[in-house]
Amino acid sequence: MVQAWYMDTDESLNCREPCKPENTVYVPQEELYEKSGVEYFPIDAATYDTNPDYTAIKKKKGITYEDTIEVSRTTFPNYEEKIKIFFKEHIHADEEIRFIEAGSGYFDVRDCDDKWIRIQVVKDDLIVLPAGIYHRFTPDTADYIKAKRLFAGDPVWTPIDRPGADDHSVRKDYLNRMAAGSS
Ligand code: KMT
Ligand code: NI
Repeated sequence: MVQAWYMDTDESLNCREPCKPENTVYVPQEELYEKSGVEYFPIDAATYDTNPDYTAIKKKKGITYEDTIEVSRTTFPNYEEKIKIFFKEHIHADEEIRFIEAGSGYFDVRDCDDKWIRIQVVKDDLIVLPAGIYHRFTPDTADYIKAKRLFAGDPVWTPIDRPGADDHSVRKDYLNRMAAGSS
């Protein structure tokens, strides 16, 4: 996590650009956690498999599955359509855990006041989006990111789009955890 900030609310901006407003308000890691429940861990991508922190995170999260996703114009023939899908606001029934091995991009998450916080991810970032959080992803203008996808159990990547997801029990559970101050 190089930086996180409150995004410009002008929807006509190019989402692949940083979308920082004139007086950008940055969000430090602890505040990001308090306002969204998003967790972040720095892990050296060159040595992750022998890093005890990485092993401990996997154990705590019950990770039994991992694969690698490489988002680029060459690896995704239908690149433009695919990145539009990633950028649709959605939730999942499970945590979305990504460990960035190379490249960069933006995860946008709604904070507890429904405002977009943009999280810039780069190599060596491990990020955990809680189940039920509204979010979206976009590559930046460099058009390249390679990440590990970690999952507890058989992977389910299904997005549940807004507004339908508002009534989903996973969404309600997330809001209850946030209200109780324990994501
Ligand atoms: C997702 O689910 O949005 C992705 O896997 C995006 C690419 S990983 C940074
Ligand atoms: Ni998602």
